[in-house]
Amino acid sequence: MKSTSKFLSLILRHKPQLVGLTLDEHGWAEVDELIRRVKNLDRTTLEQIVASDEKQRYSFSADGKLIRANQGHSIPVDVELEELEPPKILYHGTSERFSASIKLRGLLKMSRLYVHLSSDAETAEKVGRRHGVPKIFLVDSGAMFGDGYKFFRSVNGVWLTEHVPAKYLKESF
Ligand code: HQG
Repeated sequence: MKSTSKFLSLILRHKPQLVGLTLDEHGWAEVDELIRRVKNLDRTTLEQIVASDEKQRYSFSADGKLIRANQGHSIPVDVELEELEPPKILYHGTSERFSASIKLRGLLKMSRLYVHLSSDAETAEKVGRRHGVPKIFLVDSGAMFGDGYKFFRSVNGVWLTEHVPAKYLKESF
């Protein structure tokens, strides 16, 4: 089930064309079509994946006919993110080896639509570990918000913004 979940992330966030699927402008895919196109996937398995995903990465539409990833896209879709005032401090987990570049250029969204930020250091550390020896940056999101930067929170609680200039970053370790 974990590998199916990973594959779902890939096609619902980055490469729907791998299975000949198209997403609408809000990132939705038709559940029936998805099930037809992904090997070994049925409605029950899909519902289990969505319900048990530890980061709550996916949502069904209210009528259950559509599914989308809640955040993390590289393809340009509008998942109707909630624009909100962020907590005073947010965290970004990355790899030690990106640190020098981040200190110079700030946090860039790279291939995704937004820079991804966490509300706690533990989550940020897990994100960082995916890339190597983890390194945590503290983001002065309170100051950024005061300076007019927009913040969004996905329905699964990930904080997103377009760019974090280096002056709002502090190294945590
Ligand atoms: C780094 C996962 C050099 C950035 C996670 C990151 C997250 C720079 C990498 C979500 C840089 C991009 C997103 C700069 C940023 N110079 N490197 N100026 N600015 N970077 O995977 O934030 O499990 O696109 O630090 O939990 O790691 O997939 O972003 O290391 O929420 O649901 O460039 O993906 O969620 O990597 O992860 P990514 P991310 P899922």
